[in-house]
This record gives sequence, C-alpha cells and structure tokens, in this order.
Amino acid sequence: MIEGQLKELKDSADAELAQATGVQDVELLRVKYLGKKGALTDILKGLAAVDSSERPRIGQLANQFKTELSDQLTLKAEEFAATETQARLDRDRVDIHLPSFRRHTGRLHPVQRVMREVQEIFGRLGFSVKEGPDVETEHYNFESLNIPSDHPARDMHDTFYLKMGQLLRTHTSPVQIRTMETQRPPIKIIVPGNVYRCDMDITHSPMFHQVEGLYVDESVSFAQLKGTLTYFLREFFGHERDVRFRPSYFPFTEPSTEVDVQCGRCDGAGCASCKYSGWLEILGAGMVNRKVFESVGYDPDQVTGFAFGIGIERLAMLKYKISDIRLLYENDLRFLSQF
Ligand code: FA5
Repeated sequence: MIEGQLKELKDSADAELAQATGVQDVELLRVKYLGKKGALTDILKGLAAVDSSERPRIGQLANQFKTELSDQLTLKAEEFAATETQARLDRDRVDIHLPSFRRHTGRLHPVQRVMREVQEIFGRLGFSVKEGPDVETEHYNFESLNIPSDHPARDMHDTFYLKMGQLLRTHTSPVQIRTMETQRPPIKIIVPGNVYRCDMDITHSPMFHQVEGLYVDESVSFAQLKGTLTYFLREFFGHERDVRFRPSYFPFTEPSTEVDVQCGRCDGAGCASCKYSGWLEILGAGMVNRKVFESVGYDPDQVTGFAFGIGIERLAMLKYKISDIRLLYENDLRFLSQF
C-alpha cells in the first residue's frame, strides 16, 4: 500500500514540478513533499504497520524517492536561478554605445589666467606678492604719491568717490606707500588687484586689474627696470611680438615711461581694437620720485627704486586677440568657453 502511495506521490510531484515557474515555486514544493510535516513524512507514518520483512525494502524505496525528488528540485531551482540572473543582467545592461551626458567643467577666466601667469613670471625674478584695500583714502591714492588735490593728473584718473574722503582706488600704486611705510629696503614686491575708474570704451573698463611692481634698494637703476620689464614681456608674449618704451609722465616716478605692445589682432597694421595706431598701451613705469621716498621717511640719497603698473585686461586682449575689453565682463559662455 505504501509503495502505491509513494508512486502516486512521485507522479504528483513530477506534475507539479513541471508547472513551477520560479525558484520560489520549487522551494514550496520541497516543503510540501519533503518537509518535516510534508507528504513523505505522512506516508512514512504508516511504516509501523508494514510487515517487518517488507520494511527494509519499503524504507529503501522511500529513501530513493526522497533523494531523487530532492535532486530534481535542486536542479530545477538552479535552472530558474540562472534564467532569473540572465533576465536581470539583460534588463540592467548598460549600453556603452549610448552617448553620456555632457559635463560642463569650469575653467579659469582669461583675466585670472593672465593674473596667474604674470605672478608666476615675476615670482621667478624674486618678487613676492602683497595686497591692499580696494577702498582707499585720498591720501594713499593721491597725496602720498605726489598728486595733490590741485594736480592736473587727478583728472586723468576718473575717480569713483565715496563718503568721508574715501574712494575706490584708481590704481594699485597706494600699496607701494603702505608697504614702504611698514618695511625697510630692500623691497621687491608685486601687487595684483582690482582698480576702478569711471571710464568705458573698447579698451577701458570701469573695473579692471593691475599688477603693481616695486623694487627699492641701494642702487636700483633704470637699466634694471628696462631689463626686468623686457624679460617679463618676452616670457609673456614670446620674442616675436614688437614692444616699445615711450617717455611719459607720472607724478610719483621720475623719469617715467609707458610701454606699448604691437596689436595682436592686426599685427600692427591698425584696427578698431588699437584705435588704428597698431599699438596697445599695457603699462606705466619709472624710477620712484624722491618726493615719494620722503613721504614715507626714506632717505632719497640712500635708496633708489623703480615701480610699474601693468593693465591685466590689456595683456589678455593682446594675448588672446580679444577685440573689445567689454567682452571680458559680459559673462557670455560662448566667449568664455574658448579659453
Ligand atoms: C597707472 O595707473 C600708474 N599707477 C602706473 C604706474 C605704476 C606708473 C608705477 C609708474 C609707476 P595708468 O593710468 O597709465 O597708470 O594705467 C596703467 C595701465 O592700466 C595702462 O597702461 C593700461 O594698461 C591699464 N588701464 C588704465 N585704465 C584702464 C581701464 N579703464 N581699463 C583697462 N585697463 C586700463
């Protein structure tokens, strides 16, 4: 009788296994047929009533049924697991041929790039970096630099005045004074910074950047000034670009000079960017005026020095062939992403 039950159990297990659709179904069948409270256990409860001579054979049949069904279930579960894994892999596959999202990475503004390069070049010559305030007093911006209030040079500066005798500095030169007031020579500094003038056209911006330079020691000469600036210009523009030194005037330097660089857009032929002159002025410079040394308590018979102030936007215009200074401050990504 048990033999018949085992046979029926096998048939029904086979039939149900054929209907299974996944690992979970298979595990339910394992519990149903081979579990502690499963169908096989139920049948084996009747073993006690079987004749003792028959019992070993029936026991063997039951064991065989158990092993065979267990193997079948394991095999089927593995098949389902493999199919499910494959299906998941197919579903989650990354199509490496699909174009990815374009990432916009930031980059340095051309003015910042030039600023860094200028500092790097002067760093090689032993100049260290100093900074000063954007909001200045008339004293530091003008008077201490030998520009009294009735001096015509004040008009050239197109100053933004604030309240209580304060103003937005029109150049980085006040930091020369601030440094000399607190330090004794030798002094060898550059001063990068923002400066402000009420001025705007193709080569003038109301806010722009300068790098001031100051070298003071016992016998600094004009030849050293020229050598320093020539070295800088060659490093920055290369040897091919034409450069010229012109005599000029600044109340705080004597003698004074201005430096022009051949226009990069027209190669000196003349265009709107250089106002048809073929040149763009980039800096003012000169030997520190004795009166400036006196105003900071230095003895002008003991020390000499040179100073310069470079327009950073002008350098960027020349280097990158930018036609209008205002392009640098319009924040147009089509323009900025070229650098
Ligand atoms: C001065 O500002 C002097 N302080 C420079 C100096 C320093 C002379 C030390 C002697 C000793 P100037 O006003 O020329 O000089 O300006 C210097 C440079 O700044 C100019 O050559 C030009 O390149 C740049 N610059 C002047 N005004 C503007 C402006 N509105 N926009 C952009 N760049 C300007």
